Amino acid sequence: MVGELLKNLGVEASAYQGGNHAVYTPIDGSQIASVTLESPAAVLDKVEIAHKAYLVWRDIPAPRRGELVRLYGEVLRAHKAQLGELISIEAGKITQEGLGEVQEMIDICDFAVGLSRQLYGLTIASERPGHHMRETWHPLGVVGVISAFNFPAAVWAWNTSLALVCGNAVIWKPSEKTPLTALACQALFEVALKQFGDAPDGLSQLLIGDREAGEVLVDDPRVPLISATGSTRMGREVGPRVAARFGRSILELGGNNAMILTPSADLDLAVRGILFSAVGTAGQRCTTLRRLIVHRSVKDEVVARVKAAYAKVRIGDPRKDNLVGPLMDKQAYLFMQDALVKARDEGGVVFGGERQLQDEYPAAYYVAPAIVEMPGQSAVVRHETFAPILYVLTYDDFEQALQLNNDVPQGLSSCIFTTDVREAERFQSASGSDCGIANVNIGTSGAEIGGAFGGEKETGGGRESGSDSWRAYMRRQTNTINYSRELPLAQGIVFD
Ligand code: UN1
Repeated sequence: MVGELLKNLGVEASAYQGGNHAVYTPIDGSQIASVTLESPAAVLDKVEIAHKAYLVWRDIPAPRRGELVRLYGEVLRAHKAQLGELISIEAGKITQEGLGEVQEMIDICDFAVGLSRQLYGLTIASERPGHHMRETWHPLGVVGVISAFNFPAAVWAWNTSLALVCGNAVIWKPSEKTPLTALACQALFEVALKQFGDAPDGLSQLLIGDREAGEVLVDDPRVPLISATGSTRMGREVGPRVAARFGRSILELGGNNAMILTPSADLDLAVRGILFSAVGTAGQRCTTLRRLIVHRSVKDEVVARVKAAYAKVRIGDPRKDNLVGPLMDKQAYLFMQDALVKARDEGGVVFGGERQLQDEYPAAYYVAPAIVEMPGQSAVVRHETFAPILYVLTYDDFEQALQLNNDVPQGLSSCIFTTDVREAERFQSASGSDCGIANVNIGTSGAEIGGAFGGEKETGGGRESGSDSWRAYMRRQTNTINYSRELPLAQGIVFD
């Protein structure tokens, strides 16, 4: 299924055949390739090479570094359809979303190219005569990127395009479930490197390895920054390990994203927003809508409309005309069913959630998206289950809705549907949503690259992608320059 595609994307057959690690497609559960997991010892060599590459790359002018990323964006444009298809096959997302993921990569490349001429520092007024101060931003070193199966390409691109223009080298450890997309991204990057001409060897390397290999990367003091996307459980291990060696981390972990649906909301818009955010990518985005906090006066109507929409959602092969593809694997399915059992135990009324197309695909896990009306925000609701389950909670008073929005351990994305400007502004105020993303009349998922992406609390606090997230990939330096013939001390200290 993937041989021809990988060949067209420039991946050598030896990279995905005859390896020791099987790769499956969630579309029908069949094995599509086998890759070789690298040994922990190989990681040390990669870091060594990457560090050497960084020593050269850091002195290349940033706009010239941007040229490499510009070329990569062009290569991605030329291969968008094929890479999108590969993402569909390996991660199970529908064609539209596979293409959307590649577009997100292209967008961040464009952003990073512009940024390569805008890595601005400050000038600062000195308190001393004949002195001035400034703040400069310098490359950091080797950046370790750990990414998850659900965005097997875009999250790497967010990190790598910024890291490269900032003068760093990159080592990427993708999810073991999606190594083929990583191989393709790397092969396309090699094309851009060739066109660029004189980039140092090993500037951006792929590390296909297991957890142990990941740990070696995380523990290596030559890797000053680890940017890790995945579960809160993973972040709980990575964060302290990096901190123990005084490294930096950008953590983008679990979400438990809510929509507050108020009585004044445009319900047509809201139902469409719910549908895309709750069932898109089969509920497997970190930004997936997991909680609907709806005003009692509109709850029955909204739930009826959402159920009617759910009943019509086409589920099946993501490359065909469907809206919902498969869950990633059996484990994801079991976690989902376990959550539904718990929800029932905690007083929930479950609609949907059953396995679909079992006869056609006995080894794949398609599910009907589930809506669960809950009596309150019980344990299962407070936990992120990476599957299409939408918990419905009812509120009477706006303050209560805000409180429910914030009363979960995670803090990634949130939204409100309202036409009441007071509610909209309050939701985005200091005492409103506590999340990294707070939208008005837009769902929780599908953020653009121009904004900083990430969230608070157990989401980990990191920010990637747009705005000034680039600063996390650089080191800040404060400079004081004396152009006088005196040596005055700060704070007026006399030391003669
Ligand atoms: C993720 O699920 O890890 O906002 C990233 C979104 C996408 C990125 C999701 N732009 O839904």
